[in-house]
Amino acid sequence: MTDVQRSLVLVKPDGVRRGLSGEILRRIEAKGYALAAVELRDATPELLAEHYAEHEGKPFYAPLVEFMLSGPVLAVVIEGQRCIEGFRSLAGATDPTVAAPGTIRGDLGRDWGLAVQQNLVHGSDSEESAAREIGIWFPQL
Ligand code: IDP
Ligand code: MG
Repeated sequence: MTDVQRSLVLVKPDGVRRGLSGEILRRIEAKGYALAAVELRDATPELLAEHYAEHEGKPFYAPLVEFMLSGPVLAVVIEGQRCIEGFRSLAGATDPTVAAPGTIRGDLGRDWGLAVQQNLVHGSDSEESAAREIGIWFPQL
């Protein structure tokens, strides 16, 4: 439990487009997590198929991939004790309309009436997915 963890965070295309990358990094750093890698990237269909493998076949999968290809994403590896759980807490609930105020999605996100939930950020949800996702986005780490 006291082990330092790493987690993969993505500022999704809506966050980058709206100029919120700095605000999101600010919240991560203000919480006390370190930035181990930060890179502005264009996702590819292949990379997203790996990243979102668990969602393949769901109704929101195709629009989600299309959204994630709609502009650059900021790929980030954060580091700190329990940062996987901690970032999920900073991010807030998946649906930005009901995400608690004080969270990234609750303060900065909303429903834009589009088919996919544009909710600004991704964060790994377990040690296993963090290792898998960091391997996909930053194979050199
Ligand atoms: P999470 O990002 O909070 O972990 P997941 O269930 O892993 O949520 O879903 C991955 C992403 O797929 C979400 O962040 C959101 O962008 C999108 N998504 C999830 N559920 C829905 C939905 O019901 N409609 C549209 N998009 C969704
Ligand atoms: Mg998820």
